[in-house]
Amino acid sequence: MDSETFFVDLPKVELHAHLNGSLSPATMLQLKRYHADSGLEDKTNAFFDEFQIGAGDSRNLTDCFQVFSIAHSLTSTPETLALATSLTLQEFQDDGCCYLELRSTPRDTPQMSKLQYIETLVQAIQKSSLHLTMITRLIVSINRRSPLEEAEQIADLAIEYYKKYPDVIVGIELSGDPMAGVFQEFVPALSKAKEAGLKVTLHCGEVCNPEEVMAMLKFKPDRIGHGICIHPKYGGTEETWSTLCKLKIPVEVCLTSNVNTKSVPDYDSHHFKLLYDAEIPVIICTDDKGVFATSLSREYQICVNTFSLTSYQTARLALNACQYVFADNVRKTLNDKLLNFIDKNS
Ligand code: 6MZ
Repeated sequence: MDSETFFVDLPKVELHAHLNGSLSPATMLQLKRYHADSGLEDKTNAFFDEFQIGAGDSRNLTDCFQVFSIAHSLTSTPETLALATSLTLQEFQDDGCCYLELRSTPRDTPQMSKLQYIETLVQAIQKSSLHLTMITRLIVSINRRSPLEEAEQIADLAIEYYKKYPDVIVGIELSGDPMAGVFQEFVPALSKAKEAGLKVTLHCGEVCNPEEVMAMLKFKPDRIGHGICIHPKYGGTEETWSTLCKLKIPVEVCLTSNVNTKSVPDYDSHHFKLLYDAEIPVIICTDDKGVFATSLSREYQICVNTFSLTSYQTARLALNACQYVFADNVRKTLNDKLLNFIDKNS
């Protein structure tokens, strides 16, 4: 089996995928058609081509936060949000994903409230589960730009929906432009969700801010996203690195996202290897497969090519990821699936 096929066939676990960053060109085209057919206003014409930040693009992490509004203009009604969700889930499954934790930020639009936003996502996930073999769960996102009342409102909605649909909602997360907002101010909202039973993941160390990284690690999230500026070599401190090594909090690693946003200079100097060698659990993820023109199987392939891992070692990464999924009731099923694949293919 060639390695491209191997990584598509490998049953993979995706734990860091933002819905509106994951829209592929094909999905965006379908959403545009839906807008045209339903007579909905389409404000995306001028910006459609600007959505992708591929290899060599001159834009950086700060610029990247501008492009999400393009996707948002295509997912502002319950119908288009549901369509975007179902098409995106299908794409993850087609790429060999067996478990997906999709994340998205509930927002009010002229056609939908935050409550309707979450309700629509839950319904779309449940509907898709009738024909997909991939298991999907939802993580509710809070944007760091949100005023605190909004963050509290989202945490309350996440808790309400977690109680109503414990088989769909599994966690809460903090994301958005890392230069905006102050982590400590979101702690009450995140703690409330944590106490209610939701798992927590935080975008941590996407930019250099050792004080914030320390505060985040001390909060003991169940996972962190990116984890770039934690080692002293990458703008962290001895203390941030030793704390991560001690706590061994699993890191959702997004190779292409970090390279394309210039958060790291290139694949070779990505902090993946440091985390891997320090035996900190790493989970290969896509972040925004639409924006960064990638796929989960491609990220695995890049990992093998860059860090000289064997296919077996890489398959073990997917196997280990099963331990860190937020839906603990499916861990064994996923683990058995991965073991079975590894047995047959090694
Ligand atoms: C931080 C990110 C992100 O929630 O509307 N998002 N936050 N760092 C990143 N690295 C590149 N990529 C995406 O999806 C889009 C939202 O996800 C967050 C941003 O808040 C963005 O607006 P949803 O589905």
